[in-house]
Amino acid sequence: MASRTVVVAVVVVVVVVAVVGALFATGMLGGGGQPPRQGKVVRIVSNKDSYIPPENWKPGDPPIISDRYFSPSRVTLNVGDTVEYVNEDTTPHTFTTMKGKAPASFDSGPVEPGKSFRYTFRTAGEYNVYCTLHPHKGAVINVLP
Ligand SMILES: [Cu+2]
Repeated sequence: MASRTVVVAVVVVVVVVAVVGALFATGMLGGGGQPPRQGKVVRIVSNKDSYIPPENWKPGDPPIISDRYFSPSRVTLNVGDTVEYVNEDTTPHTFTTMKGKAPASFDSGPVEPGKSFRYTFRTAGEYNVYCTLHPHKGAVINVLP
């Protein structure tokens, strides 16, 4: 009977769509592996006048991890999270990983006053960041898996 064939065909289509949809939803289909986690956005601000070095700082000293320069200067987040670095100062600053002190590197280049830079962390580990224009400014970002 023709109508019975149509009903069977519709049921088969509905079941196939449901199974494929479930596989996509659980990440078993669709490019292999799970899609990148959508993380939160954490703001780190360069404070006003944060380019002024402390009196006892000498070029070549390690960066000073202080909320006076990057606020907050210590951050813990997860893979997939994003840092939005905001320059609220009156002079350009960079947000740059220190060579050999970060599991992955990035460099914002000069971020002008009022501008921002975003970086999404895909590798876990401890990131030491600083400003290449004012290398007394430092921050430590811990990225958990
Ligand atoms: Cu700077």
